[in-house]
Amino acid sequence: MADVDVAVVGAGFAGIYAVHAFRSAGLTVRAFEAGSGIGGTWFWNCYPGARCDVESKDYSYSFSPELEQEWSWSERYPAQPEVLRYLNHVADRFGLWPFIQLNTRVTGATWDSARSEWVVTTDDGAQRTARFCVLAVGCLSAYQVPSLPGLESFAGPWYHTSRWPRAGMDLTGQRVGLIGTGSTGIQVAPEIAGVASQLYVFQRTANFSVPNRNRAIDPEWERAFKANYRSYRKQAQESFLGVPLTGTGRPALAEPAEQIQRNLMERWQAGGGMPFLGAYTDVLVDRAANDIVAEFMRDRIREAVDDPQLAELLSPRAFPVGAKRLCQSDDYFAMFNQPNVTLVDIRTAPIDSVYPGGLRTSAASYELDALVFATGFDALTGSLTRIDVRGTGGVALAEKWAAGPRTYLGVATAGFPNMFMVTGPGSPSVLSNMVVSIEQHVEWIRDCVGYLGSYGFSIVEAKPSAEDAWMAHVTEVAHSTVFPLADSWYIGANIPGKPRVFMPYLGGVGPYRSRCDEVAAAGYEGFVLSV
Ligand code: N01
Repeated sequence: MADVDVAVVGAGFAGIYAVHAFRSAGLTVRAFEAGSGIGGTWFWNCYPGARCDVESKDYSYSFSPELEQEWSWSERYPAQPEVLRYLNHVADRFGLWPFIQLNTRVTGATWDSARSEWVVTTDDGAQRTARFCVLAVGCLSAYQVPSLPGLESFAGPWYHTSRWPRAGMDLTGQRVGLIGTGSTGIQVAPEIAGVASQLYVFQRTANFSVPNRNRAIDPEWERAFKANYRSYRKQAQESFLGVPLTGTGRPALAEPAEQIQRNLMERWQAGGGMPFLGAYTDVLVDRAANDIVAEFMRDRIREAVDDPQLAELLSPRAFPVGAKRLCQSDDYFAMFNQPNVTLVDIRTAPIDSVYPGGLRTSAASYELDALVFATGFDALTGSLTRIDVRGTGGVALAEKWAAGPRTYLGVATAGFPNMFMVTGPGSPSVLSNMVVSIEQHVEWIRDCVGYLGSYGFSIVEAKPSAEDAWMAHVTEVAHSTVFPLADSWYIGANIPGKPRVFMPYLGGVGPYRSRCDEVAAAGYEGFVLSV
């Protein structure tokens, strides 16, 4: 008999809820977490300025009406320490600690066909068996540092933002180099610029960013909002992004130019990426509509940055707005007016090497005391394939996915019985409010396991034909939008050699949920159930 019913890998938002949901369904569970604390993304990404770009009222669990009434967020967009406090509160409140093993990295998971169980191996050499294996490893966990010649010789400290020292890093009066201008780089840069004697921002691709307009939560507003939380949550589950939004419902291309500018400006003043991009129905599917919004955003950069040449260098032109994750910051562009901040264009003069005292591009050398990498992640697949997961016949997941990930509904993959992924590639995941998508997957997996028990089955496995059809659908939907026009991590373009496959599902959270529910209602259509 297996040690537990379910082995959960990871204790971020997904793993924490998985432990609670499976236990509440009467299953025995053990979660393994590599970190010394729970929180996943929100544990590791403790760099200064780390903040969620989904509002706290949305980026929180909905499974417990009591929890959502009891907990009070302090800000519209929660900062990393507050999200981490929330997750620890959830673990306390629901008594989850005995079932979570910290400081334990899962290195392998192998399906034992003879015994119909997973053998999970951890970095302490131990092995545990489980009837089901749930990979709740996060979409953005496998961080990447580019291999720069000479990096090992650098005399000062260097860190990837996702491994920021927990005790902090004092950059006061230092000359700091920052590589990367994605969501992370744009958040951390103003924080560093506030204390460093000099900040060099090494930019390969200029990026779009909208203001946060972050503010403290007003207790009166909170009371009124919480009175309708249940119906709001339902709207979120049925929405496109996992957040109820009020767009105009009209295409920009059918709107008079002045009206578009007025509408966009209103949303710009209100802050937030989702309401801004969601203003018009055609922005993410029609390049001409997208160009209007992109130009609006470049106008804002020209307003914020004093030096016109610098503003031009900071103006994104290489991809449609929204096709890479829209960044959010109140301070990023204006920061370049500070005398201690320098933008270095590494598109025209690429980084050549690192030397003990700094970094050299093909055009100049920069003396640095510290180096910060905000260079992103081997997204969606890296955290899965870096574990030695082996299914039927010993086939490795990394081998099966050598040409790109293949899943059925982003929750299972053929050849890997009784294994589930929470927000895996092929599900809305990173193109949605992650918490809504996580809850939906965990509950769907819980119900699937329950169904097996009720009907006398013990094994569930995706059919290759269902997987093929689903992947074709994921690709087709992606190619009806502007998303594939960007060299983004959604398509694997940020990792040298990674196959270009558009990984998240763009069909929308609500429709996706309905599809998953239909599959379940049809007795898990597309899966083989057996004993
Ligand atoms: O990573 P990224 P991130 N040489 O991959 C550059 C979520 N998130 O950590 O664009 C030089 O987006 C790279 O340049 P280019 C959110 O979903 C959310 O910022 O490839 N530069 C790019 O500028 C986000 O999308 C929040 O040309 C190199 C940057 O590094 C996701 O996490 C906050 C390079 C990487 O950008 C990832 O964001 C933070 C190289 N060799 C993160 N390699 C919020 O909720 C890469 N770059 C607000």
